[in-house]
Amino acid sequence: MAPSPAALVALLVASCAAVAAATTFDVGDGHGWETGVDYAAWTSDKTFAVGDTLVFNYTSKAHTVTEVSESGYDSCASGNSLSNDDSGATTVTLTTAGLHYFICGIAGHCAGGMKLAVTVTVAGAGVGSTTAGGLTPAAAAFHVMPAMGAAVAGALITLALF
Ligand SMILES: [Cu+2]
Repeated sequence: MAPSPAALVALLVASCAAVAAATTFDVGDGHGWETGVDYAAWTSDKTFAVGDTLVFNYTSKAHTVTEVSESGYDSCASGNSLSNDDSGATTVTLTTAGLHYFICGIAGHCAGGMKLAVTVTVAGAGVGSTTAGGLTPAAAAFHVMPAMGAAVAGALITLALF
């Protein structure tokens, strides 16, 4: 017996919702937000999408999470910051696509490696949307959650057969 149309629609909606679900990244993984960590290496195998969250873990007041412009990132200057926090557990939700830059504002720490640049892609974007980072949005979504991508593909195939 074929599944009911309602069941198929429910499956498809659930799959799409799963793909759009945000990812939470612990910056630096076990290292946290600290000097001596290569954050370029940490980002190199990750894809960030609008809606995802960065969590910076560090000792309160020992560091800052300061969002800066590209020039601030390049020169380790936190003067014209877009946001700043030194609570020890800074959560940043990535709300816009493009490049986002974070540095530590404590003297010497940015030069010591505490600088993070992330390229944020559009989440769950459909046909005709812009691409970023050399991946189509669909490819980016599949890259982040291959299992979820497979679920969507399965649902689409099921619908095509229906
Ligand atoms: Cu620091």
